Amino acid sequence: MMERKLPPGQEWVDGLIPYDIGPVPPLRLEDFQLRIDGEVENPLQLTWEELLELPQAEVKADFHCVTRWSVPDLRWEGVLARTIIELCRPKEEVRWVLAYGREGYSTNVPYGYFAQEDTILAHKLNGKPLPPENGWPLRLVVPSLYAWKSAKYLARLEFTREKRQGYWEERGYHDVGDPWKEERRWDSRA
Ligand SMILES: Nc1nc2c(c(=O)[nH]1)N[C@H]1C(S)=C(S)[C@@H](COP(=O)(O)O)O[C@H]1N2
Ligand SMILES: [Mo]
Repeated sequence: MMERKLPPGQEWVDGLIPYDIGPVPPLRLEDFQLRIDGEVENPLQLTWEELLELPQAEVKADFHCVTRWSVPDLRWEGVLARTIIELCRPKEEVRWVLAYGREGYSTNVPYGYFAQEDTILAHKLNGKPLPPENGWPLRLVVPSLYAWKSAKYLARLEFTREKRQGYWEERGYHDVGDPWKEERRWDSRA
């Protein structure tokens, strides 16, 4: 069996367990818009077709939820964060990316983690379109951070220099959330 590394305090499970802060408004793909704005040289507003015309990539990664389950080897397909960075050109002072879901979710991601080579805006999971409960039609996936940073139903990415907290960060969860450092809550103890 292939050896897989599990971050401290985690257990392997077979599949994703959906977590949602509330109901998600319906969407037709022809109405899909992804806003990319904030401190960038080139703000973007992408339609679904425009998103699919960008270079597509695949990332295989484990997924670690702060509630202590981890799913091995998920295969995500979509547009790499690095492709988005090349297109929108964040200003030098940028330190954070706020990711927003269309139902009102938000989360702050440190720019250095957003810019990792395995961060992806995914529209497929294991070869199929994202299931509704896993963020259809598009979600952010930041494999290097706990799963609450991987905003589902992605509607907007805002690049900022100042830190502004998202939904769970305002409720005590960590601003960074690195599973290898067990950055669960702000005090790293809970
Ligand atoms: N838009 C949105 N994204 C979200 C959430 C949410 O409530 N809304 N929950 C987060 C949390 S707490 C987790 S653990 C993961 C769960 O991903 P899954 O539902 O695909 O298992 O999504 C994250 N992304
Ligand atoms: Mo979560």
